[in-house]
Amino acid sequence: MKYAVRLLSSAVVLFALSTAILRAQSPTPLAANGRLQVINRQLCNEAGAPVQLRGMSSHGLQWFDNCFTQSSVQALATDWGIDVFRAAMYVESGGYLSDPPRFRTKINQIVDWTAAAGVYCIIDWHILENGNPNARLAEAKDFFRTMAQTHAGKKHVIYELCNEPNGVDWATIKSYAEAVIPEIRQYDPTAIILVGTPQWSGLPGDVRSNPLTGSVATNVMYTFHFYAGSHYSQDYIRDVLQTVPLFISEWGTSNYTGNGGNDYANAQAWVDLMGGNNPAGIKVSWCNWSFADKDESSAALQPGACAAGAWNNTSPSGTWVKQRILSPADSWAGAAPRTFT
Ligand code: IDC
Repeated sequence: MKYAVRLLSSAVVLFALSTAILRAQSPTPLAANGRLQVINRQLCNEAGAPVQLRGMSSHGLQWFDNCFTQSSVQALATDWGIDVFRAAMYVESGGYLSDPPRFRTKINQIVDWTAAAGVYCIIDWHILENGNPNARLAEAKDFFRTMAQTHAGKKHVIYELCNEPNGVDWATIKSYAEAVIPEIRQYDPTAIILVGTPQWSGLPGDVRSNPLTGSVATNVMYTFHFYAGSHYSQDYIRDVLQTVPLFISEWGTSNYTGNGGNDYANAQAWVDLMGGNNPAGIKVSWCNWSFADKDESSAALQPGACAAGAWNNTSPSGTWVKQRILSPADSWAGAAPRTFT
């Protein structure tokens, strides 16, 4: 009997060990996919195969500093299976403008941590309070120029020019993008660049009649954001996907305030749409709002989790979203398998 127990426990240990080794050996999203590119509205990897990145957005970097550490980024990669982490750097509200050096340092750290974890990193200029991106055009140009100069050559950096423009039309956003994109391109000619759209990144269809063209349009995607407790119609996006390259850089299970009743049934319909269940058959990449331990229903962690470094102490929303990231597991068509010696 004793012998049988011992045998069983060594079998368990062996099994745990082999899964750990298997996990360690499977290539990271970054190693598997390398430099990204947009082909016919679809985000693709370096080999030209379609990819869907699934991951988490931070909450405001200024408010939840202890949620965004090398340890949390690594846990997101290892335990949550994220492919992408979005660093939401608020511009106002005690964010970037109040202390540019502090936030540049934080972004640089996050770029390093995501590289070490083998996942993509979105640098998000999180405008919200002031919805006109041109209000801080000089600061945005300076910020993105410095970022591109510092991080040129790194395959995992994605630039998001303006989180959620509001109170402005597409023509205004377009002129902002035309001014900022060359600042990035002089140092990084191919990184993916995400451009916000009118009405809190709710109207990417406005781009259709007047898209970016020429050199500033290469590897550009437009953003759409939704909150499952508020946004019930998917028809619009199903249609827009037929003509516009989209990246859903922010969505929540909650209503649009970031709080209120999580609607998992509607969230599932959106997750399915993003997974490719749309007339264009496009796989849409996404980040969920938010990886933070704020006491609000969209936050993925339980209050107090960050101080404790308990990166898997999930809220109901976090539990649900983590499962949607882990399953189905990533499978990278056409990806070069990493070789191990
Ligand atoms: C929300 C946060 C909330 C914070 C508020 C104001 O969840 O804790 O008080 O911002 O800064 C967005 C924005 C995102 C919002 C989120 C939920 O991009 O910053 O976060 N949301 O309201 N667009 C639609 C919803």
